[in-house]
Amino acid sequence: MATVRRTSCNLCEAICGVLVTVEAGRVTDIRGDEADPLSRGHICPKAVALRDLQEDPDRLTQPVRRTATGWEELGWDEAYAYVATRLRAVQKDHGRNSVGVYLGNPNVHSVGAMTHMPTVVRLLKTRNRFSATSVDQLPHMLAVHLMYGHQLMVPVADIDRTSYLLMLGANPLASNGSMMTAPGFGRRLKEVQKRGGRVVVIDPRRTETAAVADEHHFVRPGTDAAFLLALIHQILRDGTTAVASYVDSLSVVDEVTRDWTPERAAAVTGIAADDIRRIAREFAAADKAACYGRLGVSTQQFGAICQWAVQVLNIITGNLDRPGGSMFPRPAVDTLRGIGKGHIGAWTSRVRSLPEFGGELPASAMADEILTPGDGQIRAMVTIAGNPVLSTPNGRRLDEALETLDFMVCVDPYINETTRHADVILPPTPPLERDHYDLAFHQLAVRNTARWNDAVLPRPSESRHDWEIFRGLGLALLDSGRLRQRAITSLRLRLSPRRVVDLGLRIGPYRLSVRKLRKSVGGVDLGPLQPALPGRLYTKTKRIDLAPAMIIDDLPRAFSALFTGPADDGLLLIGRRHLRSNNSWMHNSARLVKGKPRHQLLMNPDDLRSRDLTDGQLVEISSAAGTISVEVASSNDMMPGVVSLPHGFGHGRPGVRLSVASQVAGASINDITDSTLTDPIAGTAALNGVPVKVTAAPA
Ligand SMILES: Nc1nc2c(c(=O)[nH]1)N[C@H]1C(S)=C(S)[C@@H](COP(=O)(O)OP(=O)(O)OC[C@H]3O[C@@H](n4cnc5c(=O)[nH]c(N)nc54)[C@H](O)[C@@H]3O)O[C@H]1N2
Ligand SMILES: Nc1nc2c(c(=O)[nH]1)N[C@H]1C(S)=C(S)[C@@H](COP(=O)(O)OP(=O)(O)OC[C@H]3O[C@@H](n4cnc5c(=O)[nH]c(N)nc54)[C@H](O)[C@@H]3O)O[C@H]1N2
Ligand code: SF4
Ligand SMILES: [Mo]
Repeated sequence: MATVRRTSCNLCEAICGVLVTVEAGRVTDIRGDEADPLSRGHICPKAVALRDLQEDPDRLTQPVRRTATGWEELGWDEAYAYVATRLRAVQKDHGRNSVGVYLGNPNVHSVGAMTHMPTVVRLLKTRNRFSATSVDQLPHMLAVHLMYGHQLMVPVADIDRTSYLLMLGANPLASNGSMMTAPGFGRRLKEVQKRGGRVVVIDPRRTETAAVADEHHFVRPGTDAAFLLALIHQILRDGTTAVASYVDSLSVVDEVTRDWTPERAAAVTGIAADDIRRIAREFAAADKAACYGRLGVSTQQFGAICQWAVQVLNIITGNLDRPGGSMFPRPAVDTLRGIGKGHIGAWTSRVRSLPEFGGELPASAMADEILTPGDGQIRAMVTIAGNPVLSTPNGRRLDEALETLDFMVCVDPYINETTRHADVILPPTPPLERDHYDLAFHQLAVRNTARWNDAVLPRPSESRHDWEIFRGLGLALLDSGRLRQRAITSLRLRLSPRRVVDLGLRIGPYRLSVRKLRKSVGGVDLGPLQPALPGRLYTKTKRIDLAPAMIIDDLPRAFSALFTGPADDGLLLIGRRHLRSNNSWMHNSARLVKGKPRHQLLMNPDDLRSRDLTDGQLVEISSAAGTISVEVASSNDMMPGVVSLPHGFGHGRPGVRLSVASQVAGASINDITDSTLTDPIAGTAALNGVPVKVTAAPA
């Protein structure tokens, strides 16, 4: 008999509600849940692939250990004890920091990782912690930490009420939105337009999102800081500001943006000065406007300046904290309370002296820390839900570095480009076997809602949930410290995610509980976002500093690099996402990868012609970091001088056990992105705007 279960898809930040049909223990159908007050029935093709994860023959269900002849299975308790012993042995011989940790993206999509993983990381007591943050949203976190006092106090564009949405470096029609949970982004954009509002997109590629916008401008990669500061310059010169009483240092912003004129910006961005002036005036004049900048303006050399400038633009036009502007969500579990406010530069990386942020060092420093001998060198790695060989710059070098380690353990369901180097792999249950409450993305959602999901399917007795793995590992690592502290940690590890969430809901702003959420069909609607300032600010003064010194001091670097540096007329490489692809994994779902290939280098036809290249030809792309070969595809949607390649491809490495993925063509863009190219303020990798040459591949 078929039963229909309600849950949500947690593959991306949109957290869409889904209805899953189960027959005789197998999933036979997955569709959108109209009753979900946030997603209102929206899903994308990836939701259907949740089913493939369930039945995936490549997916591990038991711990495995690498031996001279291949992988052998081992029991869970044996695995925890073995891993703990090996890690502690390395630390005993080489010091605490000789164990490195890398945390990948799916951690934020799993409640069990959110509630239990940090305890295990703390028990490792190492400063060599890395994560996907520094190849992603670090500049957002830095900007809001400096301005609002908390690294996760990130405002989101109030898309459902705005009348002017300015988007830079974001392609939500492919990504479904990021640092902004707005399922059905496309439908929401249409609604803006139906209300008579305007959508403006700034992107070096005419993306799927640009195609539905009212206006799109190509921008030369890495120059958005000039565009954003020229908008601020113009609004300040026009005197059309509307700044709240709790905002300080407007005069400093006025002074430092004086020379950032629309004319200068036009010369480097490629956006006409008149357009910049007009956009500034339209943005300031709109009754409700929001500026939103995402990955393309984070993972570049001026990411921190860009994310700061986005906030400044919203603030000086009176759009921060106003309905239809840029607003702060109020989730049912207050995640901000459970996570530190953030800090920067408390220590630096050993080899390149890059600063920590919130306790993590930039991923761009990881290979150096493994490969460079000396005190504090990393000798063992723990990766949790990450594939840094494909997702961090200079991945090829990291690939080689991982092979030199004394020990490596991965919490991951697959043997992929990264985990193939492991000594032990601990695979967690797949999403449909887990309970879920989204601790991360209600915090970034454009509407306040809450839902609890019971696991759709039981976990097989031989499998373990991620939180159970962290409990097992944590207890095995709990070998030192005061008795009282050990008892507290042990208790924390033993509480189920459900108990932790229930507690969070009960003390949260709406006094909910898991029981109440379970009774609601599709989740509870807590209404549109509400103004919250200055009361909710985390700054000591309850005021906003518009001009944090760290950013202001970096402006001269940007100014000279953008306006007085040597003109670069070579090609710049940027990234790209596709609706049916998910970072570096899920390429082994036949259902998702079918259809036209998506791995090609996109290039403007004029750029092809001037290099005597033809559409479809195999080319070599070279940067300071390396060379890869891939087919080129001619595209009028590319800005001249810019080429685009998606990340997460290049699976054909020895030992990778991903059946369909090994047939997926393409190369890893991160074999040619450059770990020395970072935004120096917090060490974010500049994955976009990498100078490259493209030539015909030798026959
Ligand atoms: N050039 C370039 N590089 C990029 C980007 C780009 O745009 N361009 N994007 C960057 C961004 S935004 C990000 S977030 C990073 C992502 O970087 P990573 O997080 O390092 O990479 P993912 O591809 O998300 O890898 C996810 C890993 O988790 C495993 N996994 C899947 N589900 C689970 C689970 O439930 N539990 C556990 N324990 N493991 C699981 C998968 O098998 C895989 O090994 O990549 C970054 N790299
Ligand atoms: N289908 C799918 N969805 C995903 C993911 C996925 O891999 N596949 N990954 C998820 C993750 S981890 C994240 S972080 C989000 C990311 O979500 P988005 O930020 O929306 O992701 P991208 O599609 O990479 O969009 C970045 C855009 O920036 C543009 N760009 C590049 N360089 C520049 C620049 O210098 N200036 C400007 N203005 N634009 C630039 C690119 O052309 C691209 O269109 O997506 C999430 N959703
Ligand atoms: S947009 Fe697609 S992948 Fe993202 S949560 Fe919704 S269904 Fe899942
Ligand atoms: Mo990401």
